[in-house]
Amino acid sequence: MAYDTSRPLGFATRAIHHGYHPEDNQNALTPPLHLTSTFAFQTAEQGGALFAGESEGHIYSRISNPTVALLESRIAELEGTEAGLCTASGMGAISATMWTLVKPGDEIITDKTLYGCTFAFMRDGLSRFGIRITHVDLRDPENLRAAISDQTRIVYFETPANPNMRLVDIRAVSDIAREHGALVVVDNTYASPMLTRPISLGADFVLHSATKYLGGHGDLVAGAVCGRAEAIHDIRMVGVKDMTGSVMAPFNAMLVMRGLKTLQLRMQRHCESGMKVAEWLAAQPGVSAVHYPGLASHPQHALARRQMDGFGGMIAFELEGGYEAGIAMMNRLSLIRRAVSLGDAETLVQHPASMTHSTYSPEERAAHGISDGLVRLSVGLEDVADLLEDLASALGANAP
Ligand code: 7XF
Repeated sequence: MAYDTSRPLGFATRAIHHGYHPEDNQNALTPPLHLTSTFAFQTAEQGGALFAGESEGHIYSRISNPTVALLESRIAELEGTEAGLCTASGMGAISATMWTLVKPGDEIITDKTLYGCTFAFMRDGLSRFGIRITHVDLRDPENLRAAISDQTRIVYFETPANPNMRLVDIRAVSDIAREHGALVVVDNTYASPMLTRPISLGADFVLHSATKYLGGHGDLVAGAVCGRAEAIHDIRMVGVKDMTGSVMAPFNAMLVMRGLKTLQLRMQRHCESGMKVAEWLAAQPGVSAVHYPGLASHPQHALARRQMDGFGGMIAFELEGGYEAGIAMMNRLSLIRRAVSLGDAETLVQHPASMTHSTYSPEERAAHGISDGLVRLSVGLEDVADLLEDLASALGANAP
């Protein structure tokens, strides 16, 4: 071994080194990019044994690829679990996982707030195939206790939830799910493993849109799912290989690995600037609500302190003038980019009701706590003074 592993290595060290040894790769400091669709068998019998699962090795890049495999092991390591599986997108990870785990007659209990396409996938996709979707406000775990039954196969949620920043107590929800034999699937995109590790709190699977903080540079679309090795193997062989074909390209795996090297540094900055921007917004007269788990005014601030190692870079806020005021403010921003996605170096602003959550009907948004006036900010890595100045001029306020 090139380094001493007698004590646990820190997060950043593992994000940079885990699973890679230059001495096994002609001393290349950076892992090689295996741009190959297929792998040559030494003999026909060896190929057959690989297909039969009697020996281990790569067969075809829709199943596995060495570059992607290294990233998978790194993400699993950071999430503190046995295995990972990378996919073409976050929706690829979600759909491959769900198609593998559920069968007709099963119920999925999900939180009321979900990313728009996840919500649409459940409503328009899974439910067409005999799977019952029940939306429950998981901010109170007792709501889960009241709703769960023997048919409940999966409890699914995001924390913090996209876009309204509601939190779910992973430990409390997982305890109730386990009592009833249901699996817990957590979309950890907003927090990243740097801030929350759902598996250590009792979840069975962790999902990511790696497009966001894991990649970190807004230059790719990617996804991942982590969990116990056997279950991840099933998702790979059924959900990805046969059902969705949602496979990550090796080049994207390289880019996500490059992103992971700075995940800790970037998240520290996202958290620091997120807090400053949230505090500043909360002090502005025209701002009626700021939803950020780091603010003492967040109704679940105590849970955030317990469950998260930092409050992240995502903020949702509302203006006194509601929808029109929010749209007008967005149009007055000049440095902050009007764009969906999040977790990039660039600060991004978007309007959930007309953009990321336009898959909900207006009635569904109202029933699920997604206000039409909500504006979402993904606080990036720029100098925070410049961000505050841009926000101040858009709000007609004074910069600090
Ligand atoms: O398939 P993708 O990589 O875009 O990931 C889907 C996804 C899954 N979970 C969460 C919590 C997400 O936020 C996303 C993607 N969200 C973007 C956003 O909210 O801006 C998508 C732009 S429409």
